[in-house]
Amino acid sequence: MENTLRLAIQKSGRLSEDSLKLIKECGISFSQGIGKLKCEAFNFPLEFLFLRDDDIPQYVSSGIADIGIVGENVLLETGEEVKVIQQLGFSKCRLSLAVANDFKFEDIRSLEGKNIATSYPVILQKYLDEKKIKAAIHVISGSVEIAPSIGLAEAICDLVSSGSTLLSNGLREVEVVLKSEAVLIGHPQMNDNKQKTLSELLFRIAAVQKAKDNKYILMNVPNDAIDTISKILPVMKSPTIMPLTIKGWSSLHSVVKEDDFWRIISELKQAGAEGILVIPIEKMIS
Ligand code: PRT
Ligand code: ZN
Repeated sequence: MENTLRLAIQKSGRLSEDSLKLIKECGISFSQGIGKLKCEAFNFPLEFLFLRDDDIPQYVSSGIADIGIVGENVLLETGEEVKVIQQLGFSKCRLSLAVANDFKFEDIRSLEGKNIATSYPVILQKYLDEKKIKAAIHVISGSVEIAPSIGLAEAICDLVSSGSTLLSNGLREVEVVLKSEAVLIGHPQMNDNKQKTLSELLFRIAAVQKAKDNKYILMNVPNDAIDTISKILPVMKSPTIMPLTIKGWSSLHSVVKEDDFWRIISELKQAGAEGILVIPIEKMIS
């Protein structure tokens, strides 16, 4: 079909679960089937290609896939020409330089003339060039964190999320080279029909993401505190007020940003709000 979009996602790994979850939250259903490399959605013009994450940028830049979900780290390393359509907010990590705990590191110049092991030679070389540091880059594809202990390199440049891998290998993070998260990428040219499908998909993704950032909040308030409490709430529009059967009290409903919630909760209580309930929102359309 002319309007069917081909989406490349990681077959199995750290990006897979969240990528599929996002698609499902967009109301798109499909049956992946064990070991299958391709499948079609039942209720949306979308076809899936399940690939290794390293191959996703190339599939999208060549147009075999129209869109893909991949980590920014992989995208920048491959250097493929694709459009970054949207940050997706999951698989957050950083590509960092780390050294052995007993290595004397003052600043990046401490790595001049040293050996650095990494699976990200392109990003690392660019970073070192910017900092005007000359170091020998040793490319290894896995278990980069053991390089210092086996004498292969004084430093490593690898992905870090919790930091526990570095810690358990006696390493310490010294510089963040890149912050990364999953992004939706797209082929630079798409026909109008595919573009329409993409717009619909992006509309759904925005509704899912906005809902995650916001919470529905309900509380009982004395009528004479409605004005004060309404002013505390950073709402899109004015809150909904409904009378309670107890005289002089109302139920106030609104939407608050998750980030704002903990900041305003004590203000709400102080202003007389009681029985505060906070409920997740499934979709939010503005
Ligand atoms: O088989 P395929 O090639 O598809 O997968 P892969 O093994 O190359 O990648 P995968 O599934 O491990 O990671 C996919 C993407 O997830 C990466 O490209 C990143 O964008 C993102 N991501 C997020 C991470 C991490 N967090 C992460 N912590 N990728 C890898 N790690 C590794 C890191 O390399 C190190 O070994 O986890 C370890 C560090 O984790 P902490 O928590 O101990 O700091
Ligand atoms: Zn990979």
